[in-house]
Amino acid sequence: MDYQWYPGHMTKARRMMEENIRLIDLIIELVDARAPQSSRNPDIDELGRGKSRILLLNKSDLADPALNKQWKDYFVQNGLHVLEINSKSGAGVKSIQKLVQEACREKLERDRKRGIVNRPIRAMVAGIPNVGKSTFINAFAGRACTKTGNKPGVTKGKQWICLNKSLELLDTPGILWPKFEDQRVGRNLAFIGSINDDIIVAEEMALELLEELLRRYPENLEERYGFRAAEETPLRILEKIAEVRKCYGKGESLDLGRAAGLLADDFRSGKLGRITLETPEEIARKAAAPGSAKPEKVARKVSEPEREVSERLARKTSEPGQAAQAKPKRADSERETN
Ligand SMILES: Nc1nc2c(ncn2[C@@H]2O[C@H](COP(=O)(O)OP(=O)(O)O)[C@@H](O)[C@H]2O)c(=O)[nH]1
Ligand SMILES: [Mg+2]
Repeated sequence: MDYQWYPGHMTKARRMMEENIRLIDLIIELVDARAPQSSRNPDIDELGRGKSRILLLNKSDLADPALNKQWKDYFVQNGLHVLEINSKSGAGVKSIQKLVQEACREKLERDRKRGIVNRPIRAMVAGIPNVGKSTFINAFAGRACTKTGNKPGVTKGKQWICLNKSLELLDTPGILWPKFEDQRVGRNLAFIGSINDDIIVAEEMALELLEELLRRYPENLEERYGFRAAEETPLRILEKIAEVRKCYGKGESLDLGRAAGLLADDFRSGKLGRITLETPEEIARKAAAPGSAKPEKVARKVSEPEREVSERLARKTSEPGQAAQAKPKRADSERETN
């Protein structure tokens, strides 16, 4: 499937980021630990040049613990200050204060040399849609006080949350846009729920997810659904899920759309276990591959079952009165409410 992000949103998001980034010392960047590379926008490196940087592997509770460690090391090696957190439960969130001091050490040092004392660090949370920015701000800031933006000395129109006397957080996060460097990234973002489901063909996505899970975590599939998965094709597994979960359509036919929905929910809610869809090793391998200097457009091999479903869907969506949805044009981020 071809996943896209509407360029209009991208322009707006970028403008907002550029505007807000001027006001701050520290970027607290959130990624989804289940796909830390895909859920990141590498433009942040350029946008945030000269700023202190923290990267949080959020939703670490849903990701593979061993890979959380690997990703943490990977980002640390790339010069970031990194923590695994779970914004929903608050796990790991307390340790951020210490990390902030570390990340901003140079800035604080500079201030001190210039005789500036007690100037709070100003921070902004940033990330692509759905990585948990709002949840994180709530967990981190809690009931901290909010300084409204229309007093003298406070930037107009902006609200700052004072976390303590040395740290202020911009109350609206910076929305980054997903960067579809290749189809793999688009697929991962669809799996973790960063692209709205209404633009995605559920069955097609389910088959792609099953292909990944079969390769990486076949035992998790077996554990969850109670049948042997390892030697099966993605389509056969989807059918079996429909059977064991009693997803029937008209007559005796299997409702694969419903089974696909169940699978997506199971994956996203962690019922399939803690899963990470990419590894630092794969990123390194890809970077070392010849011709990898430019982001490649991967022409993905389409497996037989996928072709079958695609064709079936193409037939279905070209029926009169039915909106064609196989080619999503936009991921609607309008719903994004910080
Ligand atoms: N399991 C888990 N879910 C989370 C975590 N952080 C956020 N979520 C969920 O992810 C979804 C998106 O979070 P939200 O804060 O709205 O993301 P935003 O679009 O970046 O602001 C919500 O359903 C949250 O409850 C986390 O650390 N663990
Ligand atoms: Mg939000």
